Amino acid sequence: MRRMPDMMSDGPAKGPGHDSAVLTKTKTKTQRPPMYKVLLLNDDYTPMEFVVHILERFFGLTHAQAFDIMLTVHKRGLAVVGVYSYEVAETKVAQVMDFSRRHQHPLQCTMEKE
Ligand code: TYC
Repeated sequence: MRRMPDMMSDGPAKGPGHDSAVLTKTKTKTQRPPMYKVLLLNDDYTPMEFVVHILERFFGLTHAQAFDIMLTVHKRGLAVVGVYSYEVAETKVAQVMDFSRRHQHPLQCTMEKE
């Protein structure tokens, strides 16, 4: 006796490509690492040229950029001088604080989560 065609012979089709499973996908969101602003604070004693030098030396700014930011700090009280990962920001703050202290200037530098 001839067999009936597949669709007629039995229930739901089985075999390759015919599984009726529910597929669940886990979406893994990529987390960006938190970034930290490095802030320079104004004071009445640190010489302007010293601040400009710090900005060139530790923040890779040109003389013109460094002068602009120094003036912003001088006029407004503080300014963001860069945004970095935690470790890099921590290092920049330490470099500025150590260098200023060694030159006996009261310049203050801090970091803040963005
Ligand atoms: N206010 C200082 C002065 O008049 C200059 C200065 C600028 C100091 C920026 C600190 O972060 C600073 N000599």
